[in-house]
Amino acid sequence: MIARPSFYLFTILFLFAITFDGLAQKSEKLWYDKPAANWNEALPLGNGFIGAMVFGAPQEERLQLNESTIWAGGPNNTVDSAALPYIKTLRNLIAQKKFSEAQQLANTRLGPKGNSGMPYQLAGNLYIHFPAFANISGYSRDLNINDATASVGFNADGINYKREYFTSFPENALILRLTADKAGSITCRLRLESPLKQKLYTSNNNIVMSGISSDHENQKGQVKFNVLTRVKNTGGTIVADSTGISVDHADTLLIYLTIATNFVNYHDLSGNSFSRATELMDHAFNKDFSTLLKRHKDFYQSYFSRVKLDLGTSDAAGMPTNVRISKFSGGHDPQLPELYFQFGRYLLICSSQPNSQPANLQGIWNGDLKGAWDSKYTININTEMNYWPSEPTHLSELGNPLFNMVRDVSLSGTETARVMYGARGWALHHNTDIWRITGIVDGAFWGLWPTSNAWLCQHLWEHYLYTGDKTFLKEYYPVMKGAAQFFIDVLQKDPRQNWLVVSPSVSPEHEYQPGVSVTAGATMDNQLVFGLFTAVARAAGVLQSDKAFADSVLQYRDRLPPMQIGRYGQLQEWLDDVDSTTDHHRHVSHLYGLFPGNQISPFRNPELFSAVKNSLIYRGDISTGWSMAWKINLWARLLDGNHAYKLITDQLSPANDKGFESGGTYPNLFDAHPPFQIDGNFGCTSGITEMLMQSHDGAVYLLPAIPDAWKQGSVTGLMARGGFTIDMCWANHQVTRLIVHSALGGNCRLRLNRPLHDKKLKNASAPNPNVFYAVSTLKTPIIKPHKQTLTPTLPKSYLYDMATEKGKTYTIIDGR
Ligand code: FUC
Repeated sequence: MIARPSFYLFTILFLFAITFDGLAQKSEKLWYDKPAANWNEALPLGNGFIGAMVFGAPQEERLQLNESTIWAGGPNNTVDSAALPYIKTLRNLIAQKKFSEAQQLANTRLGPKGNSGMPYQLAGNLYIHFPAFANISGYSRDLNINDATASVGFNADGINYKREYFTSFPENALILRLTADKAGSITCRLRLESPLKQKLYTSNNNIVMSGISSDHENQKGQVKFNVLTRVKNTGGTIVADSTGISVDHADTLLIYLTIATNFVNYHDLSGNSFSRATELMDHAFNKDFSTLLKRHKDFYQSYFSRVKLDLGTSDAAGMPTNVRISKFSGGHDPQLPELYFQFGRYLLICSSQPNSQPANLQGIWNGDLKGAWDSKYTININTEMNYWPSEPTHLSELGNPLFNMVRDVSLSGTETARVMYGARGWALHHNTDIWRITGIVDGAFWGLWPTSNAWLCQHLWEHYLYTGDKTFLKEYYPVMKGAAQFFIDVLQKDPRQNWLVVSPSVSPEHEYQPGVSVTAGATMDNQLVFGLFTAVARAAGVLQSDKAFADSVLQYRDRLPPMQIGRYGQLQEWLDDVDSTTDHHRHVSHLYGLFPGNQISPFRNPELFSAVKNSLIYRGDISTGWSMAWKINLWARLLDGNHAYKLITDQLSPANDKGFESGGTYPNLFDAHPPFQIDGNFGCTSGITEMLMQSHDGAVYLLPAIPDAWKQGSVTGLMARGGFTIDMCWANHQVTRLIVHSALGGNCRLRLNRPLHDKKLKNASAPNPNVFYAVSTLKTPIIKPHKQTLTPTLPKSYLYDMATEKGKTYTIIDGR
């Protein structure tokens, strides 16, 4: 603990200043020497509510615009009122192992009812057309993720032009300033366009677009929206005509743009989009550029600057970002993973703000009327992955839109639980949208998965583990309990062992016989329900309420199947030992227990840990962007930093549409499934965090999976469960300096690969008394005869306890 200033302390602080200094100085920019030739080269700006993709062509600027509540259709749910008898028949068929028959029945009787969810849609485009420039030189276009601004600069015919853009957080407005180094040089024409049904109206310095979202799959488009553009010039003239605004020989031009809709919540569209957009506009328009910029930066940096990472640098950092991506695997560019890590944090700040919609499959950025998979919420992995980095990378408040969505579906999902499953509580399947649909979408093969509620609830519990926020836990306890009640009612006895299993279900999107996915007791389901029941029982304990329910939930938990290790030494994905060693399917659902779950530990259940490793080796590396991102996290949890790094290299390879299950990175650093899907960005940011620090397994594990490529570095501001903030430097793979800030107090147990000599530390002995670090005992796994090793070779580690007090900071340095 820092007690009082002393010469010694100043020396230490000086050393820290030196070591952490590089963190603040580095420029964190994506930059290019050409305008965007397509959408995947354009640069994303956003404030959680509006999004814009900046193309930056000198001749014609294009800003593709989004607003997070513009979705096709209107309030609806997709509950299948005829489902229950088929669900019951399916349970019997599965219990009798008539799997093909079960699949056949599911495919014909349990498809989507009405629709498969509505697509998220673009608002339109703002185009700014300039007169022909003859000679253009010195072009550059960048996105500065330190302050969430973009800029374009070039010289044309001897005049230097500059464009500066940001989507203001406090004003909820897009701001664009056009300047030139010669007076009277800004001549251009602005117009708004949208492929949605819309009307345009212009007056003085305003363009007003009024539009409505599309009809889709029998749902009438009901989201009304307004895009407002208003300009302010110095010098020159402005004239509005019926389709746009012309600016003639201005010195500077400021463009303000706001977007609003009639969306209030998933069942209420009574807002007035025009008055909302106008109010935002009036609020922004009375501020000048520098005031707007300062307010924007201050807001953004209050999130972004909480974490700094330094993995080193090289000359490669000076190259355009697209060139860096193409050279990454063969070169030395340690700052690119660092940029990618921070870009993930940037994207989360810009696509998920308190009371916004949660980040969807494309965050908030979608240029189409119907993007890939409708650019909605796929909740059998993708939406959850979007939020993996929020807690550990110190963006805890940004989980709020996800939690709001969970509350919504816990309401809309009660009908699904009651009508489709005859159960209490709430449930939904593998997708939802802004209308919070809860039925089966796409078809039973993919969609007959009722366990997403358990996964979503894990995010609620984890938020409590990081923040210790009991008010939050109390508010969300009924949501968690409702999900547990659903499973108490739907769990079926497996006829062979009397285990309780989710039936019917699937192991997300995967088959265990050609064309057969429907099953009972998939490993992921068992793990998710185990995690849910554990969290509900612990939450009840924390809140000192509902003891009878907590006890009963634990009794049900005891009757879930154990994990099983199959004939290839693999963790079985299904109750039967049917996995194949040549299966490279993108989903690795059964490995949930290792990550993001915490049931499988190298120290507590080494056989399961080894079985996960075998499974992951069989699955291979190359896959969709998000799948590779998941594997980075898994290899980090397998304590293999070099393998995790190898996957980062795969992810940071140029996206070239090599195939559906072959991801990479687009020039604008967006993840390629392909196509663009933002989960890979967030998943990789989370994976890098897991390589640096983990806190799920009874201790804060420092540098658990640091690759040879990152021999030295430093990071500040990572969050560990129990409210600990970690700053550290390392060299030669070993922590050399460590600062722990304790927000909640309690025992801080540290695990690291070197001994530490500091009188604040005591050698630790299990179990960790800090309740945020409680771990669960699993049933002994069933292990089938196999030839592979189940004995992991673990790196040597040292375990220490440090007593901490709430609000205090502790410094531990290299004692050698
Ligand atoms: C699931 C995945 C696909 C894709 C889609 C959005 O269906 O299996 O790869 O990510 O979600």
